[in-house]
Amino acid sequence: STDSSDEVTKSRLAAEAQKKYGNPPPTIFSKIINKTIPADIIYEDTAKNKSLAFRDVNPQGPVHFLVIPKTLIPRISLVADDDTELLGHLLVVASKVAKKEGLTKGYRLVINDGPLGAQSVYHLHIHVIGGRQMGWPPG
Ligand code: D5M
Repeated sequence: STDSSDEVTKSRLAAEAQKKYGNPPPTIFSKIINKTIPADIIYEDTAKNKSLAFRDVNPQGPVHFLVIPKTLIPRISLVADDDTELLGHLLVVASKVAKKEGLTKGYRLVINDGPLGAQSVYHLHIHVIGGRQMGWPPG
């Protein structure tokens, strides 16, 4: 599907990423955002078109989904003051979708950054993992 609003969204996202972070290479998550590869999408911010949540292909618990900004922020260590509202929005989405997923007794949020953080996809994402007892410290 490539109606004009899809194209407008695509160019807006590309322009935002370009302006702020240089020219980060798109990841597989851009294809999920563009719907060119399938994903089990459980939330999409239809009001402002800023975020998406979908199930992780390699779940680390009975419930494991990712919350991502549609704009390509490569990693949490690169965010700036003007990302404050977007980052807050992502946390609110994580909380609301966790509730919708029935995680009433708690869950874990994780953001991996860079090599030592074991980040594998360089498009910022919040992991939401639940449905089992978590341990501490994390691995
Ligand atoms: O986590 C990256 C996460 O992204 C990892 O848990 C697998 C998940 N992943 C990778 N490709 C896909 C697709 N196509 N759909 C859903 N989930 C995916 P990181 O924090 O970067 O290590």
